[in-house]
Amino acid sequence: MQTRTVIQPRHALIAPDGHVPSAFPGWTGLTAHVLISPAMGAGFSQLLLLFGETDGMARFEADAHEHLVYIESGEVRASWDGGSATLGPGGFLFTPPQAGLVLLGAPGTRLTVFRKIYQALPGIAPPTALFGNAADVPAEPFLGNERARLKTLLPIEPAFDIAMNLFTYQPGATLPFVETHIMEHGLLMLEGQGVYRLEDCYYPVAAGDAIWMAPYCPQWFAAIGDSPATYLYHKDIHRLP
Ligand code: UGY
Ligand code: MN
Repeated sequence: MQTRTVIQPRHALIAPDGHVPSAFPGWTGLTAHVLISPAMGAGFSQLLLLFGETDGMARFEADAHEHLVYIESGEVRASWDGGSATLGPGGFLFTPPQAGLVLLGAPGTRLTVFRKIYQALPGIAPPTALFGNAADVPAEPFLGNERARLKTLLPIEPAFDIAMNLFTYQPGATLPFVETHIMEHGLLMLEGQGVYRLEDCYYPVAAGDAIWMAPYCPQWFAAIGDSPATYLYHKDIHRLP
């Protein structure tokens, strides 16, 4: 038997062929895959939630974690201490620490949650919850390349210690150089295919694959095939080591 999944000390590629769900108390009507977590050495967790044939519910306690949610398909009613929102495909949500989060998903909903302990900045209050839709966010050329475009979903403000972006490459477009940086990434391929370089390894990747890049993991991507490749990813920002 074979799998495309690779777990290394400083990076991981998690292909759908190896997914095994986790069960969490109080969660109903959904399948939860913890694709990336501190158990593999990451500084965050990345969960894929697949809602089934009935309405389902996932809940996160009000604690030190902030949460980022991105809806691939379906519909979610999200509520947290102080607010609520209904999110459809392309919808995204940030909730700050101590807010808690309940996700009520319609049948067939598919979404990703990034979950990380918020790093406070002395003298600056954590951001308040924020939501929107990727369709309303401009896709900016990446370092001048019109064929590789980035949507920055969250405000780039000091109170945020996290960013969530969508990166779309036309076939043949690439990251312009092999990045090596302190920021950590969790990534989900949303559409298309390509080749991801992680450290010294080159992996074929396609929609549905998740990737963990530890701090300083050299990384590069090239889109291949007949259609654009898009990935969702998060990174930690704005905090001194
Ligand atoms: O924001 C980033 O660091 C991004 N360019 N990295 C990546 O796509 N692997
Ligand atoms: Mn990067």
